[in-house]
Amino acid sequence: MASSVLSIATQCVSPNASSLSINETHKGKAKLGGSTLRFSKSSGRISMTVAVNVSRFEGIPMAPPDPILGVSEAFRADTNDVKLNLGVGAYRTEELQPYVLNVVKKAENLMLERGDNKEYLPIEGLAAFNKATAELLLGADNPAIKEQRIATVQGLSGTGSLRLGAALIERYFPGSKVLISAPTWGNHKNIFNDARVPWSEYRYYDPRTVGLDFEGMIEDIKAAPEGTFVLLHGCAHNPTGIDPTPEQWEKIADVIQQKNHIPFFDVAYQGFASGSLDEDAASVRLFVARGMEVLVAQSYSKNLGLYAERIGAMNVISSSSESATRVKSQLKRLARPMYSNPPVHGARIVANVVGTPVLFDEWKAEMEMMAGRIKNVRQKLYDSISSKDKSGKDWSFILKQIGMFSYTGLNKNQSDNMTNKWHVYMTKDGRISLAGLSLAKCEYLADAIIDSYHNVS
Ligand code: PLA
Repeated sequence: MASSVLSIATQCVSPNASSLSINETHKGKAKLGGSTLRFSKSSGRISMTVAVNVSRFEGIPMAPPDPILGVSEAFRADTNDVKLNLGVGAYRTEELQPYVLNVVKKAENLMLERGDNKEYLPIEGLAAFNKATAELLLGADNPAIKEQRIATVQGLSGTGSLRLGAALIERYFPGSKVLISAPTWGNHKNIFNDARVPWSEYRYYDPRTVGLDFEGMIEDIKAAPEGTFVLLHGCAHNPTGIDPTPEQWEKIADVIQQKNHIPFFDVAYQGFASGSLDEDAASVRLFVARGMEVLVAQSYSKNLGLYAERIGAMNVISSSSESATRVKSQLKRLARPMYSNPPVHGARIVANVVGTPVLFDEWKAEMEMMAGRIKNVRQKLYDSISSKDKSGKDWSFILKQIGMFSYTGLNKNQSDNMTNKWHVYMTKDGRISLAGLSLAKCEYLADAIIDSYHNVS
């Protein structure tokens, strides 16, 4: 460790006491352990300069591992061959290998052929991407797009886009609260905490039915003060895999509209839940069709497998094109000191895939393939558990959930047993990522779940 000098100022009698000069009245030197302590006193203020091997960062405590990404770190450290990483939501092939979509490779080839440069993007990102992403979200002929009522800014994937939205709320809606579902994706709380936006929870998951607590949800949204932001998962709710039905979405929109709340959608799985881009955006489109003002964060991590490219967008749909223009100018102003401008590679991939009809069709087919594999694994896991478990427990909730996760209902001790005994890595809230599971491993996972559920309290 490098030797460092630590200055300690004590007994500051007067706030106006002038800063210390070594030449003043009292000076001295003392030995303390292995270090030399120099001190001097003047005008009632004592200052000590300690030359010790102490880091200036001594006061920074160790952070806990991330509840999701930390699971991957623990997985990598496990040397047992049977290990299975069902922690982070990342799509794997049946061979449990990461998957780069064919359309992504084709789009990258196009980019190489064109010799695209690496100049800075504008603060708001790549124009062709922003156009494509808004159209994918709302549908190209949506009046909000035609009337230029949408402010779209390219963001650092879903997380960075949510963070930008949170910064907008903090700056222009001071004191406003965000309501988030209980439970929700763990990082939502971090994002709003770091942006200094207060949040509280609305009821969402009912452990008794392993389904949606719809009445609780509506009650809590109703009870929130007018003008509250309501964070909603556009599709494939994380971690529960439980989405409202179309009729329930209508009722949620009714309450939000009555209360003058502002919906804030997190759309991290468009096309990945059902296999259809349009179906998975239906919730957002329903709100926009009612003329409501809506915030939407989008991500291309999952549906295009662009996890590491950090590509997504923050959209604000407003009631007028004038306010959309102003909002966009402020989103840019918030982005500039945070990261200046976004990365270009993922934006070009999305723009090329969406803008090239052959690639667009091929993307939809690959998305259906990925969503289909997850559905197959879900079915196989259910079949395996229900044929092995003779206790009569109803496991059909596995089939009712949607998206890449299954919320097993296993508690922390049971989840620990999954990892410690069975080498199945998962988050401690009982969530497993089916995207990291193969058909071949379903029987093994079924044994692990049955053992943990029945033999651990
Ligand atoms: N919103 C939700 C609901 C998510 O589940 C995730 C990712 C994101 C946003 C952000 O993803 P992005 O920044 O990569 O676009 N959730 C993952 C990964 C898949 C993670 O935790 O970062 C998860 O395992 O929950």
